[in-house]
Parts: sequence; structure tokens; C-alpha cells
Amino acid sequence: MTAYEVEKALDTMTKTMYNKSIKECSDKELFYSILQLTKGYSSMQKDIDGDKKVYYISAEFLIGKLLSNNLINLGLYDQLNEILEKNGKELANIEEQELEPSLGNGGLGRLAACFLDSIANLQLPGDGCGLNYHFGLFKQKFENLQQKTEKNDWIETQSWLNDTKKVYDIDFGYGKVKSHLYTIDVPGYNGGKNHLNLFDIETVDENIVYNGINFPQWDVSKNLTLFLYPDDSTKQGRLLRVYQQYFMVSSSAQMILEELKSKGHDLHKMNEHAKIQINDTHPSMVIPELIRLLTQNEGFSFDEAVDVVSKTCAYTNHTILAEALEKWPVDFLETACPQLVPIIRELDKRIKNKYGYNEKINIIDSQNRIHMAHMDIHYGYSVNGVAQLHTEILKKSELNEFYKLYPEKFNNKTNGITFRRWLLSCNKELSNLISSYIGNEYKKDATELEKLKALADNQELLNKLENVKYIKKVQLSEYLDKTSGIKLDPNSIFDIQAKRLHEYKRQQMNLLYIINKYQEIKAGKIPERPITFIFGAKAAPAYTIAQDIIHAILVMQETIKNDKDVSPYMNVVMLENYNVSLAEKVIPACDISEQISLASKEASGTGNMKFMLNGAVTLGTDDGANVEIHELVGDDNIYIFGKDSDTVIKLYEEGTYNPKEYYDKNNDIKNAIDFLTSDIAMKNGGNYERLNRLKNELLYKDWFKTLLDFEDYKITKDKAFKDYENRNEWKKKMLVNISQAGYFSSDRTISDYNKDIWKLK
Ligand code: 26Q
Repeated sequence: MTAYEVEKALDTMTKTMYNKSIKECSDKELFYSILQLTKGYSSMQKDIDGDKKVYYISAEFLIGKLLSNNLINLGLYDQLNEILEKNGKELANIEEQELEPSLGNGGLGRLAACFLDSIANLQLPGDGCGLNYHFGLFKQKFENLQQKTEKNDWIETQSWLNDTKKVYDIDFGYGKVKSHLYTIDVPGYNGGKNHLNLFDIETVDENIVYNGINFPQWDVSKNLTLFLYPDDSTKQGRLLRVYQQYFMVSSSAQMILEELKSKGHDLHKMNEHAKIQINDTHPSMVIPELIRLLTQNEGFSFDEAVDVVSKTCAYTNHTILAEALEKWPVDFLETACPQLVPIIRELDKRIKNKYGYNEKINIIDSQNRIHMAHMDIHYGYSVNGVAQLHTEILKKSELNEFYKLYPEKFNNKTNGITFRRWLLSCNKELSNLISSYIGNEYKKDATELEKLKALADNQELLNKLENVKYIKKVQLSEYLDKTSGIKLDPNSIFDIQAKRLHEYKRQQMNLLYIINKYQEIKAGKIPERPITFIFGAKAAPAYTIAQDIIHAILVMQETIKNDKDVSPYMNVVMLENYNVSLAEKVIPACDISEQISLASKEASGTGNMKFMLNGAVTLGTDDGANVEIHELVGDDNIYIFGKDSDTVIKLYEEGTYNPKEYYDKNNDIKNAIDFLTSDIAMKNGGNYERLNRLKNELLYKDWFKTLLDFEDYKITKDKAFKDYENRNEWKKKMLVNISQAGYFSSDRTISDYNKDIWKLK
């Protein structure tokens, strides 16, 4: 498409929609016009087709804003940019008009979105299946230095959603409901398109939401698709989750069978034409639901159904945290979807007959709970972890009993990210710089980035790289100033930890470092260069300690802002409502990427990859995909600290870890922890109850062993700040990181899934 053709089309669109020329339109009107234009172009792309198709079922698809992404993939971005400029408009301002869908929490949901992009990019037939949450994940606000939650309204009259008008009947224990299918096009970078299928209950009622994100939890026909993961701290909330999950999988299973039949396939050979990837255990009920549909509606015997479903479904595990492994009481299913219970009992009985009573591998345990992962592993054909270390831990410990039974099912698929969003779109300055040295080939084959390594002594490139980083820091500073009055110094070091708030990710360790640095400055030890510590994190509403940690960070932000002795040398910023769009601004501006989970706890991490790709240097533990980053860049281009996963796993087994000992013997730790309940913290808005709870948690529990690693963390982090001053060496580290990031392209991950698990083409 030429710029001229696109301009004519856009002009016609604005005339039809608003009776205005491009110049006369407001940014919002232009957004809607371009939205319609883009939807039109993408609807003209033909569906990516093939004899076998993958269905990626996931409770989360954290797709982020779609405008730039779709324009890039449809090959319209540059033309549109040019046209808008010519008409005195800026694409960046128009992008700001789009509301961000927040259909995910964090890593797992964003991974699903990257995967859809890569599946389409590789021209593989593959759709996503999920739920059309009207408010998604909550919007985060800070009030009185605490997190407040509001609903995130993203569906406007005009949106990316297409109404297919298709409806499926879903049987809940209390009666039938209707599931309405909407789709969002997923255009591939190389042409063609797939779909994200989002199911919605027809009777949903947005008006029942009151006071932020509260709603009557019992009224399933009205509330089912309002929110992502409603409160799971109460029984009602957990039951609603089961309703959501069953609704999602029953809709998906019906849609898949309908598609297979419409293509004339024999359902007995369904596995030759469809693969279903189960994204963590949230969609696990698709296994018994398919068996139910095949036996009840398609004349299959139970054995036949089990056989073909087991050859169709594959399971991905994303966590080894015990509390996140879903176990649903049989009672919940009796209420939500009683028709599945006899099927799951039969599946369980077969396992018990074959392998005997063994809680480690049984589906239904002695407390009458259904272990969703166990069902997936017995009745699926593939089990994968999401990074080398994670898969090894699954095989060696968490799922060892299963590994002994089915070694052939286990495989690793190290996560990846789509470079189209996380480099080409969010950091055009960097991608243009790269292109000017190694050409454009890396946009198709990310491993081409390795060519940069040979240029590690090219002074001109190194200087330009530093300049790009500076520009991105300035852009972030301007954005934050404009949107929230936050002032940053782009000449300071940007040290960033941006991810969901969880104790295992150890934002509290970063906080203790910050308190320690504050105390050092007060005592006269001034850093060589000012440091800006940036956090972005949402905490689950029912997760009290996580809320306490956010509060403590905000108190430090306030304390430093108010202390003229310290504020010239350090700054703390807790970003409000960290989401995909903010990540696209924050990540390119980062110097030091904090990836400091307790070794063995972070399955992979994907933020680590995004930061690396944008030229940040990682400060992290040997955990998740950090291990692979470490291997790729070598010791000199990463800062690794802390106890390794074997040691940590052993410590848990021994159960002897006592955080108080570290507090007693290390003054830095003692002073930082005592600060939490100090007069200074109280004067700066500290809430005693919250901060004292956090203090006691660290002193007497510290389940994720913050104090164990603190000393090494401090030494390593101080060294990173010192090394930053050796500017040329640092620029080389940046370059090496970018050059080695190609492995983490989700195109690589997806071609591995395809090669080993789906075998589509
Ligand atoms: C389970 C039961 C009840 C309530 C909630 C949940 C629940 C909700 C969300 C459990 C897990 C999640 C999300 C998990 C997640 O995002 N895991 C991350 O997945 C990424 C992609 O593989 C990895 O990179 C991260 O390491 C992993 O933490």
C-alpha cells in the first residue's frame, strides 16, 4: 500500500464517520477512524489455513494496546505515520487514545499474547481461546500511600472486538446460559491472520459493579465475565473462578468440535487436525469436557474419547509455587458443572486402578479435591516447563513421580517475547540504529542480532547506543512529568524492577537496599552518580503483605523527596498502574534490570528478556531464564548474586533458615528493617500497622529468604553502580546483551512448540 492510497482511504473514513477532513479531526476521532480502517484491512487478510490447527486456551491474554502492533504487522505503520505528520498530527498522541485491555495479570497472560503474535507471524494456523472480561484486571491508584483499586473499562462502542453472532449453550448446575463469541483479528507480520476468540456470557451486567471493583459474587449470570480472577480469598470468589473456567472450556471445546466438523474431519482423528495447548491449569477442565461432548453427542465410547483427547491436549506449567497449583473441591464442580464430576471420577479411578493410591499422582485426593495438573499430565501427551531450570526442577522434584511414569511427555520450552512489540514498536530509535549497522534481516531472524557482537569495539556505534538510551530516558521522564508531575533526572542511573508484586520476586529486598542507601547518604557516603530507583507493580487485592510492601516503597519515595540531604543523590518512584503500555515506555529507558527472585521460584520471567533486548544489564539471581541469559552473555555482562537453586531447595528441606540471625549479625540489615517503624517513616506518612507487619514478616518468617541473599545483593549492586561509571565498558555490556537476545524471540519459542509438540506444518 502506498502512503497515497492509505491517505485516501483514511480521508474517506473520517469524512464518512465525522464529516471532517483528517486535519479537522480530534485525536480521538482519528483513533476511531484508523481503528475502523485497520479492522477493514485486517478483515481482508485471508485466514491462515492448514490441515492441523492449534488452539491456545488461556484464562489470560494480556494483549495491550493493538493499534501500533496491528499497523506494523499489516505493513501500514510508516505510511500512516507520514500521512499524520503531513496533516499536523502525531501517531503517538493517537495511540494514547486507545484504552488498554487488561485481560491478564502478568507473565502468563503476556506470554499468551506474544505467542499469538508469533504463531501468526510464522504463518501457522492457531487461535487463542479465552474470556471477554469487561473490566479485566483492576486499575491501580495510589491514595494515602496505599494501593486503591478501580475497574478498568476498556470496551467502547468501537473496539477491536468483532461480533461473530455465534452462540453456544453452556450448562451450569443451576441452568443453561448462553456464551457469545467475539473475536479479535491477529494479523501476521508476513500476511494472513488468526483470531483471538473471546467468549462472553450474554446476560452480563456491568451495572452491578459498585465501589471500585465490588459486585455481588453469587449472581453468576450477571457477573461471570466482568473481572479477571475475581477475589479468590473467599469461597464465593473461588467458586466463581470455577464457573469462569468451565464457561471458557465448554465454549472453546464446542467451538473446536464445530470447526473440525465443518471442515469435514473425522472426530476419531481429531488429534491429527487439532492441538490444544492448556496454558497452566486454568483451562484443564477442557479434557473432561471434550470427553463428555464426544461420548454424549458424538457416539464415542469412553475409551475412544479418552484416547483421542489425550492425543490432542498438551499442558504447560508456569509455576512451582504450591499455592498456585489449582486443586478444586469436588463440591465446587458439583455446583458449577456437575456433568463433569462422573467423568473426572472415572478418569481418577483408572489412575488409581493402574498405579494405586498415591496422593502425589492421584487426580482426586483424600480430601476430595481435584488436582488439575495431575489430570493434565495423565491425560495429555506433553508437559512442558518454561525455562531450562524450571523444567529440570519439575522433573527432579515437583513432578518427579510423573516424570518417572512418563519421561517421554516432559520437555522444555524456554519462553520468549515478540520483538515486534518489544523492540520494533517500543524502541524505534534502537531498531533503526541496529538496522543501520546490520541491515533489516534481524527483523525476520532475531539471531541475526549476534552480528552486533563483532562491533563491540566500534566506538561510533557504542556512542550512538548510549545516546539512544539517553533519548529513551528523556522520553520516559517527559511522559511521567506530563501525566503525573513526577520529575526524573535522565542523567541518573535508571534501576528498574517492574513486575507483579509477589514476595518471591522480592521487591522487599530492593526496598531494603534503598533504605540502606538512604542511610549511607545520611551518614555522608555519597554515590558517584545519582540513582533513580523505579518500581512498577500491582498487588492482588487480598494479598496483604504485598500491599504492605507497596506502602513501604511509597513511604520511602516520600521520605527521600522530603529530605534535601538525600534527594539530590537518589530518587524512588513507584509507578501507578504498571501495564503493557507503560512497560513499553519504561523498559527502553532502563539501565539496570532487577530480576532478583529467590532462586528456584521464578519459573522463567519474560520481563528479563525485554529489558535485555533494550540494552539493560541484568542484576539477578541464577533463576528462571536468568540462567540462560547468564549463559548467553557470560559473567562479564550480567550481575549474578545469591544462593543457587540447589542450595535454596536444600534449605527448604532442612527448614532451619532463621532470618532473625541475619538481622542480629548484619548492621545494614538491622538498620534498614528498624527504619520501617522509625519516627522518620511515620512522619512521612507511614502506617504503623502495615510497616510493623512487614517488619515482623521479614524478621520472623521471611519465607522467600530475603535476608539470606541481602548481603550479596548489596555487594553486587554496589559493584554494578560502580562499573556503570566505566562508560565504555558499560556500553559494551549493553551491546553484548542486545546481540545475545535473539534466542528469546517468541518466534523461536513457537517454532520449538511446533517442532516438538504441535507438528502443524
Ligand atoms: C491460581 C489459583 C487461584 C487463583 C489464582 C491463580 C493463578 C493466577 C495467575 C495462578 C497463577 C497465575 C499466573 C502465573 C504467572 O503469570 N506465571 C508466570 O508465567 C510466566 C510465563 O511463563 C513466567 O515467565 C513467570 O516466571 C511465571 O511466574
